[in-house]
Amino acid sequence: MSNYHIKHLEEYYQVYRKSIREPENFWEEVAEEHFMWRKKWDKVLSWDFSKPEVKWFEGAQLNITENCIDRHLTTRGDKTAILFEPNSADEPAQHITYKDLYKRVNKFANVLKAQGITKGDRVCIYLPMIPELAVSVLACARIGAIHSVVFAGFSSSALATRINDSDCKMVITSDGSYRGAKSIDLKGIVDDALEDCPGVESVLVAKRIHSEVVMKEGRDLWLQPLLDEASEDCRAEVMNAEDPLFILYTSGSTGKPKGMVHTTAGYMVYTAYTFKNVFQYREEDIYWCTADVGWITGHSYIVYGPLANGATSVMFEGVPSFPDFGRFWEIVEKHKVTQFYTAPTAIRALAKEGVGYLEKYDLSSVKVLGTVGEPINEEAWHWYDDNVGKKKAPIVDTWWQTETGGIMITPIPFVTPTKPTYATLPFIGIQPALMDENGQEIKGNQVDGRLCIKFPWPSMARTIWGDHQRYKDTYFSAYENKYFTGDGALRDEVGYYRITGRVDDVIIVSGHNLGTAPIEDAINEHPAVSESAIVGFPHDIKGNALYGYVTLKEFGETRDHNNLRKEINQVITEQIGPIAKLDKIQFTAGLPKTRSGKIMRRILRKIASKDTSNLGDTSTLLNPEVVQDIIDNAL
Ligand code: 6R9
Repeated sequence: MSNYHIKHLEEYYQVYRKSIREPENFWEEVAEEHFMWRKKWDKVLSWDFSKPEVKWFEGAQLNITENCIDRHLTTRGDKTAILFEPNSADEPAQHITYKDLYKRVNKFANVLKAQGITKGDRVCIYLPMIPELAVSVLACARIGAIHSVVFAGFSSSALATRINDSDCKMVITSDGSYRGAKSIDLKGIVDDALEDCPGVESVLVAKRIHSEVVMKEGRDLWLQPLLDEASEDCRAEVMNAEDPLFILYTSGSTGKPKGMVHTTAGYMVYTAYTFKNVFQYREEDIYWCTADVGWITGHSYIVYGPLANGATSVMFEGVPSFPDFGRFWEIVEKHKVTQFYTAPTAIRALAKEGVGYLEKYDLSSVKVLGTVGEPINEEAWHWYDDNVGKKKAPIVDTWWQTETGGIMITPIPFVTPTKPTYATLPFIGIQPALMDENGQEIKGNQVDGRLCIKFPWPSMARTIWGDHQRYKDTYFSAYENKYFTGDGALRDEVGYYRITGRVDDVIIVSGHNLGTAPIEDAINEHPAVSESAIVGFPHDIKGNALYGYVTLKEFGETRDHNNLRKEINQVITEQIGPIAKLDKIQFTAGLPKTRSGKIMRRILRKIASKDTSNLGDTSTLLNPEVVQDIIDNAL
């Protein structure tokens, strides 16, 4: 069907127009021709953003793993589905074929069943980037259990919060993980977390680093012996289109993370369709996304999207700097990677090391480059284009979110002319709108505003686990009848979009979304701290880094400030994880506040960015005198 692969710009506009004029017919055609359904839908779409309620392919029945695995067995059984590249460059890569994956997922699914997991149960997965991570995700989907993957860099307390929020019955983890030259005691982190998680009945432990771990009698089980015993056949649970597939947590502007709920049919259709078009994926390609499956990018574009297309998806356990900064390029050369999808922060980190590492490797296999996670600056864009793509591989700057499930604004390679720092055009079926502060849509080009989406798309999150009101308040209340993304954007003279960044209290550090509130909550737990405010400031590698303004209690004032800084970062590491550590901590006598008591982050942001030229009128503040003091002592 011509709709599936878009080949030139005229066709993009044609298909786009159709997808907007007749969305139901359009998505029905995509769904009809490319997937395996146990039963077709009765209704393609019903929606009401005021509730909000969105249903795609209602009445349909399917199992996403039959689409990602079973249906490829006859045509691609011996093709590599997952190409696992270990942390150590000396350990051989593993080629897991579709046949192997079928067996491994079924065995794992049978283990879950034997442990009492059934349809609708929540299972927390806290694993490093090893094959068991993808396999356990798919095993949950096979039996209709709802997976909740928690990125294995989160601390025990962040893990416990997420386990409890969605009442997970089981945790799947490993003894430990490798990260470059380091190894991390994952099982120890899980043990700490579970002190506060009474609902967890069992823990399955994969062996990765062969460390000594404590196994709690009656709760913890080694995974491998159970897999060895399990059958290779497991009937796929028949799921309804709108049955939840997974929960994935994202930071919010209040302390509690939001468990975004994604459902089955729409998510599958949209991630598969975007994968094929955004990467111009062809049968013989070797596709590599460097994200972690702990983030939405890994869910949609390492696991589900690629596998639904029968692709070969590279899964890399390690880090770009180990054993040296040439590792990514070594892997590209070794596996002849054709599509390479990474984050601006990784590009900046690698660019800083110079092109020497790149020049050692043959990157001629690369056809398409991708970026995701935060705005890409012009310098990084050109470095990527010049040195990795040699100006021959188009860069797809893909804008999307955990909440959107799939890519929303993006060039289509070889189709959409690219423009540095622009995510360019809405993907098929996506209707963006820029809104002004009075809630009016800003029409026309060369304008900027707050980015909303006017019409549902199949992979949008349906709710926040356990808190539908918060889902409504966060995304559907700022602008009537529109999904509000939390991002600002501009539209240039030809209608290309450039995402300018968050307009709320989320700061993106190295591509990770961090809410200011949970970090402030963590800092404030330090006994010497009275109050704190976190802002982002520009950072060459991370995009943004964190600057903390901290006021101390009286006894804290007498303490050594450098020790205090270490302790504060220690608390953050324990509560959230090392990704949320502060680069700079300024101790100050007070924080600038409005009369209603709101901290004026706008002023603090400017000071942190060393831009004190135009702080605006500070005389209306509750405590204007602190501003000069903060400026004088800024770091
Ligand atoms: C997929 C993912 C979502 C936020 C999003 C935006 C930022 C993502 C971007 C981008 C500019 C891009 N973002 N891609 N900003 N250009 N190409 O990253 O999901 O972790 O939920 O983050 O990331 O601010 O709102 P998530």
